[in-house]
Amino acid sequence: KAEAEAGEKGSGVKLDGRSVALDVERDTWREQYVLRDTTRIPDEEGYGRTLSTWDARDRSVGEVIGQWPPGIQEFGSPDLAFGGDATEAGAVDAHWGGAQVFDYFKDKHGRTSLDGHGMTVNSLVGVTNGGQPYVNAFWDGQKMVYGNGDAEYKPLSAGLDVVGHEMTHGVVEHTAALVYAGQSGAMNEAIADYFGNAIETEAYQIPTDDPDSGLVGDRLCRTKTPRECAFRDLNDGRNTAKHFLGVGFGTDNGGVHLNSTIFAGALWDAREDLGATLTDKLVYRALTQYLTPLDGFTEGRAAVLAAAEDLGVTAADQKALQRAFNAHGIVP
Ligand code: ASN
Ligand code: ZN
Repeated sequence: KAEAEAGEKGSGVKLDGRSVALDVERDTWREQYVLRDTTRIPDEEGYGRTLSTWDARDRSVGEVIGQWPPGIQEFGSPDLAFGGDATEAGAVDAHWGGAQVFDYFKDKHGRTSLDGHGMTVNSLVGVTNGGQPYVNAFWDGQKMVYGNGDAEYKPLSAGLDVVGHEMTHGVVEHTAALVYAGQSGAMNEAIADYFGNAIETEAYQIPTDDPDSGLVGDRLCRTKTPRECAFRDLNDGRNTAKHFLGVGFGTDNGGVHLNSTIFAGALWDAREDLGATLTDKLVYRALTQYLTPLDGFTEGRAAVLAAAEDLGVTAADQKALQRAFNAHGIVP
């Protein structure tokens, strides 16, 4: 009988020093092992490559955004143990993190990849800003791109919340397709932060009520404390609708990252009150069944409450949900 491509079990060292298992393959042409995972989708479905992590060191953001840079290859290693360069570039973290996020959506929500149909998850690591440090990461509509970091920030894939955030943008694009501007854009950001942090707290078993659980990018810090260098905090109580920043569309697409914690803060409070499992289901159902591209925070609240009704949550939980939105100034 024909031998199915089963993949190889490799290992890697993350930027935090932890060793993790990695699904890799032997590339016989290059005579190397490469960060290519073909194990996560059954063969019968006709998909091979589930996740590939690409060496884009020294490529500039302008060369990779919205296009496939010529000549890049999947990150390689002479043996099954990925360390050294693969660690330093954030390739191990991106490949491991990508698999964590893939498994989260598959296991918790029955979703196969970002599009729900097994699309390959491609991650480019080591990207620079014209040869300079690049402290950002993004979903470009087709793939994840991770910057190389700088003196304070590790390569951005070192944050599982960041990996979860960018991959969730892919899920949002294939579901509610929230327009990336103004309130719908802030909600797109909020949902990316919500799932990014949810996935990180699950993977590292951080208690829901941990005061640092809402920090975004907290694992990237090299010298500062997590709270000092994190990009955002979903538990920031000042982020209510009355703090909504109406800014021009030229500024952060109308403040998508400035206003996101208003909505994400409500979701994160709900997660503390209703528990992780239920709240994740509600947010996922709201995203996939109710939200539409131009929705704002009020519609977002209604979507989560409708999902709660569908799933038959208790009256007490309904009340707790309403309280969470009210506390952030998101009222019907
Ligand atoms: N890290 C940012 C994000 O994913 C990049 C951006 O502004 N699109 O939201
Ligand atoms: Zn984002």
